[in-house]
Amino acid sequence: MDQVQDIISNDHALLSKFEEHVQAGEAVEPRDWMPEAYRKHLIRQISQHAHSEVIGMQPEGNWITRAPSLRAKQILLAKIQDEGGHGLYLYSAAETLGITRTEMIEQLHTGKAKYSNIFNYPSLTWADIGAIGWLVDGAAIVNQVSLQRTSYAPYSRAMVRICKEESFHQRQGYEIMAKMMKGTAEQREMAQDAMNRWWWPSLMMFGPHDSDSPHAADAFRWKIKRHTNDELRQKFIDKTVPQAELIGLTVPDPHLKWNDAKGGYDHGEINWEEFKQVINGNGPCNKQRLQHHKQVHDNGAWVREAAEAYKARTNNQSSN
Ligand code: FAQ
Repeated sequence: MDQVQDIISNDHALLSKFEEHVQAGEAVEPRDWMPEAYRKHLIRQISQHAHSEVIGMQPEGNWITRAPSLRAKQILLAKIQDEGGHGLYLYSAAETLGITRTEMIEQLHTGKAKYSNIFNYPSLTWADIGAIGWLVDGAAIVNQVSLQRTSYAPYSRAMVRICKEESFHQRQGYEIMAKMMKGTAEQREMAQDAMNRWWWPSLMMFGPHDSDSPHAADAFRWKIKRHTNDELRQKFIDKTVPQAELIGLTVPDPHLKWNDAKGGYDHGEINWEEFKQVINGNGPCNKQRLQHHKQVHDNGAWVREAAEAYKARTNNQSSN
């Protein structure tokens, strides 16, 4: 019994020390002691972030063969490749918390792990590629700039690198939209239609309102998050609306209005029922996205086996 008591008071002491450490703004490294709930929280968030990057390659991948010029094709290819790279940094960051890549992929395939709502919508026209770069990457940047100062050091380091690349992504998307808005009436209509379809799902990317965010309390206590979902959403709206106006796009929100007192835009309510449906597997493309990921993963089994065999062989040679 004394031994159990010792373990409990030792854990309390460790927890207090840990919380003092993060509250002082210090980083947590993989070998540092951390509460089990902190570790699980991060595995959930980082793995879902990684899955989002990789699944997010699909809607844009749909347009590689149909890009309107060689320049556009090269840019799109580079961008999609970057997203794959972001997935790899993030899977590696999550692995430092004691979960394997295989386990994370299994959680994705069985529906236990989520990925961003946004990638369950179809990319119907070339303007959607502009809207994804401008709005989706734009939303991702706002969130990820804040995450650069997250308490878990491997996640924070991954974010610094990712943010540099995302700002190029956002600009290439905006360039597509600006170009289309200077084009024919049909092209302008196409750009506006993409804006109408991607605006609201982009706002949903920031997650539920703060009052409905079950993970918020722990995220702030442990400085995993530095800004709330609503704060970041507001920042994104305030930054994006003037960009839309500059190129002649209309934001599809009749309630959008500048509010002098708060120094930001008031906006209409998000359709949270749609959000709930999409994140729980019932969006327009959920089944297609997961099925494609599973198929590609199965087709790549031989690559993983070959890499494992090569690793075993080089390990053997170096120990001889
Ligand atoms: N989609 O309590 P909270 C990108 C879930 S990367 C789906 O507020 P939290 C780059 C949430 O998981 C985009 N599910 O949760 C790119 C939780 O469910 P759970 C990805 C969502 O974690 C561009 C429940 O709702 N970025 O776009 C979403 O504190 C173009 C309760 O929510 C990141 O992942 C959602 N939008 O806050 C790539 C950023 N929102 O897990 C390719 C890192 C919430 O209990 C092409 N993540 N849920 O089953 C975060 O900052 C946070 O995880 C939030 C959610 C803000 C997403």
